[in-house]
Amino acid sequence: MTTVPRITELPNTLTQEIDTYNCLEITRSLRATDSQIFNGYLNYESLYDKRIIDTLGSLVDEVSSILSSNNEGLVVLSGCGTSGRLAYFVSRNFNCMISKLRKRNKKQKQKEEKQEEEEEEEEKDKDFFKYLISGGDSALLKSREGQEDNPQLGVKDLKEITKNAKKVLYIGITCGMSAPYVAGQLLYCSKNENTTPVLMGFNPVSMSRNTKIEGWDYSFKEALSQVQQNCQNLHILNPICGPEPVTGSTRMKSGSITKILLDTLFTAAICKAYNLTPSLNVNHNLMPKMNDLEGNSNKEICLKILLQFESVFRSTYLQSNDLHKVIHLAELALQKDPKNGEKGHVYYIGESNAGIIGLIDASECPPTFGASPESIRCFMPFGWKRMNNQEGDMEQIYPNNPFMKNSLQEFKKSFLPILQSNDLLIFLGTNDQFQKGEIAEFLTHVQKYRIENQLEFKIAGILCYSSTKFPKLIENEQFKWGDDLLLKFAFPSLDMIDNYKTLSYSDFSFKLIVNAITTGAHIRIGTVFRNRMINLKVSNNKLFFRAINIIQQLSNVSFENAKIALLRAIYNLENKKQLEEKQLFDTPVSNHLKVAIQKEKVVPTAIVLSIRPKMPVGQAIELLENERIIRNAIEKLLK
Ligand code: S6P
Repeated sequence: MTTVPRITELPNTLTQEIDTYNCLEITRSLRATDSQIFNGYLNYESLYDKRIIDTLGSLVDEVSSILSSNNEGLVVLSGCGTSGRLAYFVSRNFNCMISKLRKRNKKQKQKEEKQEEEEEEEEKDKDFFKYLISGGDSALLKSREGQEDNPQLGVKDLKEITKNAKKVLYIGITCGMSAPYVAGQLLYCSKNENTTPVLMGFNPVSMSRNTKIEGWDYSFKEALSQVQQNCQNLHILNPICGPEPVTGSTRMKSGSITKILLDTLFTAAICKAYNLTPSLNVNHNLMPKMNDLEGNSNKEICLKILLQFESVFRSTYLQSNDLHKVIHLAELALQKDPKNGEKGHVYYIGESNAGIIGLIDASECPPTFGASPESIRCFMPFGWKRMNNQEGDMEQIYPNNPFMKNSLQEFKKSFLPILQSNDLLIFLGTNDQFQKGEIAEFLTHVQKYRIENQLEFKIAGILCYSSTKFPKLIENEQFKWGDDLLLKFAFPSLDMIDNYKTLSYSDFSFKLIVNAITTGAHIRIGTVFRNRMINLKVSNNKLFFRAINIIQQLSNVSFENAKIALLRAIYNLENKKQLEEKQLFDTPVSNHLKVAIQKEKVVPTAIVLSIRPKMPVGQAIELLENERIIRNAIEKLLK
């Protein structure tokens, strides 16, 4: 059996040596791979190409018509893992924006015609944007990768959320064009007249995943072809942005382009529906006249917003010389302290959007790098209470799950008193948030607390501000960074819509920054080999086959031998014969996942076994235990 080389699963040639780079070089190579979001990849259609801009232009009409539809329509964003988290984040932000606009309109109306006051009151709580994440809201924080393999669950969740809607615009996000959860929903939408389906992903349609989905009649590719046959109004938004810097880690570029596309589309649609102006500070006189725009204002606005995002990308990486220092601090935190032999932690502290971006970044480290869920966490003032998620306070729903706790209050109570010398606190915020409010107060408190108690934990600050408003903070006498690291990221404007602070370009910048910090630090501590994640959790069908692919490529063995090594590592078996006796070779992948999910270092063990097929599993595990850096262990065997 051969695996189809989907672009999102290919190794990026720009990062082949990334595991040998220092922090500055890692930052530069992330800049190079991120630039493919805007520049495109090889000869494929990318963000600025005609079909993508045309599709965005038509969708602006669809979304703005739903926004003007008097509460009869819904926009549903759905995805798994990072795609689901971004679906939540984007829908939250645009619902906040709409609620602000409604308040503004209501005030205006009240001035004009007092009698309509009550009617407006009734509309208040309706959210136009809904989201679905496989596994529900707890998966926003604690990855539940296995849930994405279930197309029936996808349909059930979608039916439930759209049950009262007369018109639905459904956007299924699956970066790799592979998630069964989304495939089920797309097929369901294609049979529903009141639904317009949109598929967002970052492979050509011909490369969508073609492995039969367990317990279903189709592969993703087959389901998509059914959808194309069933409905004329399917939109496909799939600009190609090239392989990920760490192979298959779609939280990175694919996540960024997901956010860019959704933010662009919805900003343009809101501006159209509410007669607003997007903030456009890039000098668009430099923009060549695009004949393709055909005088279409939707497309022109989308294009201008995309260019604005590109300038944010540029401004963010202009700080590469400082960003790499934070990556280095995170690397030191995640290593064992030479003094006490303990590993430290990275704690993000951020308010509202910056905090949520930190939460999302932290949640991705266990499945991607096999990181322990304690090692990177994020806390925000009042935690879930300010997240505006659909299922409410997860800390109350799961009182016994320590990883559902995400409030700054909890951090002060349970984490601050036991901070170790190699722990790192990274404050994320805008100029306003660093000057006043909970984050500012806590920052001052924690700095004082550290001095008073003669502690050594580290503090870094990531501050995004609008360069048109000079940040007073930096000159503020009472606030001293001393030896702590403060990174300042300046942009012409943070607001995406003039006079509305709800939507901000700084979210994109924060995403690039925190992704660079955790990816860079994990590369530095040896959880990546060349540019392959080698300690991923084998927790869903896609990851099972990705694991086989990694084993194949690193040890240069056949698909069959790689699968044997993986199954031996999962079931702790000494040889192929035992696999055959237990008839494990042909049992459904979902059975293997149930066992694999409970285990540590399955893929590294399998790599060792595939390089040394005669080695007993116990010895392979021991070998990895003795060599802390997985990359080193594998390199020694390959010599
Ligand atoms: C990727 C991340 C995963 C994916 C999830 C959905 O870095 O760890 O959680 O987001 O597997 O993938 P996709 O391709 O359907 O968006």
